[in-house]
Amino acid sequence: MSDAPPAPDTIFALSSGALPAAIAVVRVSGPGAAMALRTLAGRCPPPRRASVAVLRDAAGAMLDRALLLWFPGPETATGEDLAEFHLHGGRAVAAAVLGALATLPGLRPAEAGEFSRRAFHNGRLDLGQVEGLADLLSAETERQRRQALRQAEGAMGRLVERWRETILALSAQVEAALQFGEEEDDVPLWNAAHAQPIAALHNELSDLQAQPPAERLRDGVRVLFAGPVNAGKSSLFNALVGRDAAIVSAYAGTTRDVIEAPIQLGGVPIVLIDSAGLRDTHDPVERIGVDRAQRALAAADLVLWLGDPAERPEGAIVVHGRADLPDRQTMPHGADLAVSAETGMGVAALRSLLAERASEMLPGEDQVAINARQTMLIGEVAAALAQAKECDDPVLVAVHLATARAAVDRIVGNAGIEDMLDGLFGRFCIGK
Ligand SMILES: Nc1nc2c(ncn2[C@@H]2O[C@H](COP(=O)(O)OP(=O)(O)OP(=O)(O)O)[C@@H](O)[C@H]2O)c(=O)[nH]1
Ligand SMILES: [Mg+2]
Repeated sequence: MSDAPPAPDTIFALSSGALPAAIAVVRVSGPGAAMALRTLAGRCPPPRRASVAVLRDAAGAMLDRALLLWFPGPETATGEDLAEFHLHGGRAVAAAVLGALATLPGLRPAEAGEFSRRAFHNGRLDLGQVEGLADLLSAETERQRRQALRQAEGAMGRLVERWRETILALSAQVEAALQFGEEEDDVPLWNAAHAQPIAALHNELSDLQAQPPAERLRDGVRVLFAGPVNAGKSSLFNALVGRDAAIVSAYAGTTRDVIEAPIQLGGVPIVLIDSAGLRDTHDPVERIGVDRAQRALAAADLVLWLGDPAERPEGAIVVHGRADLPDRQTMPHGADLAVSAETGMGVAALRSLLAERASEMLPGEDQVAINARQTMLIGEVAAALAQAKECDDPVLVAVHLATARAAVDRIVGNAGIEDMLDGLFGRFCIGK
């Protein structure tokens, strides 16, 4: 009962960036890729060798003179036959070639992320690599780029491979204890010594779970300006953002909305957040602003507190603002630094302190960053290992190890993840 699956469509798209540009790269992936080359260029060039050819439409009119590449599957980026046309990068040139491809039987335009999706389904990329690739496409800072590249190069897959091997070896030992235990009394059964490597792996996974999440690196460390009204929060926010993003006025209670602005400091991605000054108020609109500020306070990764040091939220950096004013010349006890948005005094010091503290809240530079999905599965593995190491009965140990192995496989594998795949590949552009 094994009908071969229907041959997939052949997909094509402009895989390079916005036009006009020096060159435009059109990729074609699927069983019709060779036919597309033969139809447009008159021949299929030798594999993996660049060659130049004139492209013509069905009527024989010249479309462009292009560089051709032909990669027969399955050893290709998508795991399928793959063709590339490197065109002159004008809009009309690309449109004409894409139009000609669309007329070929079995060919259709690709959807966002569809090339990568095929690569994943054909085993050319594991899930960790796809997630890394998505992050790489959206990386804006140096720190994000390095971590995304590490993921795209398969760092998570290698980690998972080691865990899988360890668990498999342990399973083999338990199986041996089970089999020989029945037959020979003098072969040692499963005992406490065997549980030691389980405990070691459990510890490693628990440490990883405690690491800062990969999402914080991807989305930026959320830094909130908080404190009483008129403390100079919005002025300092503007100074760090480098433009008048928030309204500043001498009126107490100016800011009501939560305003966000992404910046980067020394390669560290940060989202600066300004909000209403905290006070009891009868103004119904300001009241809403204060509620929002309080929620932002609870959700922030780091708080810059422009109020009384005695009232600092836990872990906040206390900033003594408006330090140029005559009555604010002395820094109060407990403040971390004095700044003036007016004169710029202390702003550079605030930037470097912020970069330093935010950097500490990101996944380590030499560590593999773990995202929420991976953390959840690592938690499942750790929980199964925790149960396994507490068991004396090798039958139960075997069961828990099997549970652990199944969760490990889901970290980079493809069991039951169609929904998350839709979300993930949706982050890619068309042509990727
Ligand atoms: N001299 C001096 N004045 C400042 C400084 N920073 C802000 N101010 C003034 O203080 C007043 C309040 O500034 P904002 O930045 O609006 O203060 P805020 O904390 O955002 O106030 P709310 O949004 O009402 O909570 C304005 O008149 C600013 O011009 C500073 O560093 N030096
Ligand atoms: Mg304000």
